[in-house]
Amino acid sequence: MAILKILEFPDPRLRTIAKPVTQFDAALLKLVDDMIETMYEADGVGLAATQVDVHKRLVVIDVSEERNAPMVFVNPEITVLDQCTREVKEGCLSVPGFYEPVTRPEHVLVRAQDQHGKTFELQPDGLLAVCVQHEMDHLNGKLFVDYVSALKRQRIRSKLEKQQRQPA
Ligand code: GNR
Ligand code: NI
Repeated sequence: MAILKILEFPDPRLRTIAKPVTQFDAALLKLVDDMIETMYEADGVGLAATQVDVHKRLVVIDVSEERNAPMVFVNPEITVLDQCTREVKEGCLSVPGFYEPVTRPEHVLVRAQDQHGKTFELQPDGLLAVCVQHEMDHLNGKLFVDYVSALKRQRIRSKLEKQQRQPA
């Protein structure tokens, strides 16, 4: 397994629209394992392939306390079930150190394939519902900072650019 490098805002590669996964092969299984390891190492609840500069429709999520229940979503699709929304403070491994409230649909249906190509459906609750939508945004080149005011986004951009010029 390997720890992958996570791209950080405002890296333009985070704006890439990911392509569907068509080959369920050994390379995909290795990428899934590496993404899970990278998510755990970074203490994230989710990771989209986009964030590790792989532009395929693949997401890993683990919302468990024990960090021992990874879920894999290949080619995910989300259907919004009703008009209910909820505001939750979000963070992102690609926007380190910043947390802002984002309003999203509360009730969604997720249809995806697992790493072997088998289709499944899920009606997520709570943090999982938020996380699936946050990760789906990554696959479409979108970040949670796109939902905050332009002023806040510019401040976040400036601070991260400064940090990136002065590496740890
Ligand atoms: O680790 C993460 N926490 C989180 C908290 C609230 C809403 C969304 C997230 S996802 C984030 C990991 C990440 O950046 N995934 O793309
Ligand atoms: Ni993120």
